[in-house]
Amino acid sequence: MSDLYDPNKKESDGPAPDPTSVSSAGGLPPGAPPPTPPANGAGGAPEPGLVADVVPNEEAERIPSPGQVNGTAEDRIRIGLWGAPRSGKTTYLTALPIAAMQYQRHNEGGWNISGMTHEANAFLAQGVELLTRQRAFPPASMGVQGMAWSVEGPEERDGLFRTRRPSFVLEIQDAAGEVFRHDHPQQPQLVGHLARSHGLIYLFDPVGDAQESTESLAYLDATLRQLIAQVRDRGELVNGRLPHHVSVCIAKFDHPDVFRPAVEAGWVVQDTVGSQLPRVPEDQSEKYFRWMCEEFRGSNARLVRDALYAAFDPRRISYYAASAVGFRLNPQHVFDYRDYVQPVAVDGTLRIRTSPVPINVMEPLIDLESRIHRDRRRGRKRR
Ligand SMILES: Nc1nc2c(ncn2[C@@H]2O[C@H](COP(=O)(O)OP(=O)(O)OP(=O)(O)O)[C@@H](O)[C@H]2O)c(=O)[nH]1
Ligand SMILES: [Mg+2]
Repeated sequence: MSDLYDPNKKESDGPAPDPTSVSSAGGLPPGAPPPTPPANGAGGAPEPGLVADVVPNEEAERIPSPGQVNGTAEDRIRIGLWGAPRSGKTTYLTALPIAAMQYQRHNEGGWNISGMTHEANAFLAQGVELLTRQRAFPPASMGVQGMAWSVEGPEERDGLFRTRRPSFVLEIQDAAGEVFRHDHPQQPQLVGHLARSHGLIYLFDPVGDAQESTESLAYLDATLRQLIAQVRDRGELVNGRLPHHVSVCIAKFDHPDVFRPAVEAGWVVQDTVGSQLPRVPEDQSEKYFRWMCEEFRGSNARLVRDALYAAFDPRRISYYAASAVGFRLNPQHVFDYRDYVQPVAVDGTLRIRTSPVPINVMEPLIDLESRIHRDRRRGRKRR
């Protein structure tokens, strides 16, 4: 199995190109200039003078192997990002570097995310600019965009006596939600990527689920079936289930149509220090998801829950009440239940009112990596 996989490339197109490059600058957040060549001129045609200027007997240098560029296979983690159209996948990715920067506010040590390529770095930088300065959301995605980021974390305990510093290359793909539909031409490629992934981040959007065109089940069921078939054919099902670790994010926690009912149903507690942010306690988040599917949404959302439980080992699924943009905070940076709605329409465009404080955006990723790392250390079959 090749680790080099580009979700944009047809399987029959010959060798896959470097997965660390994004498919096109068109997938970058709005306002993004097209990628410029590196300052040293790499990538452009060599200057004629340089070509002739060859030193005799000098040892020729070969192109770097993927291992040199991207770290070893063991350092690399492929994550599939899954969710219906408009469920918030691209906004989640755009908020990740902000969440990484803010992580040390509430935890020991910080995280750093940087791109493995010029384009991947541009995506990160322009995403931060978009959310924090332009205070706008990214545009709807087109097709499938793959990218690779280097992720470095703080030292943490690793077993009883050991410590480790998480450091890995995250390969992630951002697909337009439509691609998860059974009749989309790019769906088979996407399923291939999901099958090769070590972990999945699944965004369940309670707001979009209420609308027929973006109902979650239609974008989960068919892709899940094909994923199971593909993994089964590779002989990699574990006790009849998919072997992936999954982080289920119940998205748009800040949205009043989600937040208010959650508060009224008693799922939410509020911090007493700092920005006094509301949250669903970690040990309640699975029950919150069940409530969201069973009581808040309805019969098709209940099938989403059933499908996830049947396809994956429930011990490998964790749940997060998440928001990419967080709540609007008052001038003292404190949450105010009278006025917490973050996106507002300005001239027909949604704008974010205060600089985002993402909620449960880093956590699903960090937890996935630590579960995958634990499996690898225990010597389970490498996926
Ligand atoms: N309130 C709130 N709205 C959000 C959040 N994240 C995304 N949205 C809204 O959801 C819309 C869609 O977000 P995207 O990130 O583009 O969703 P997507 O899943 O990438 O959509 P496609 O690429 O079209 O499949 C945004 O334009 C916002 O209106 C969030 O954290 N809170
Ligand atoms: Mg998108």
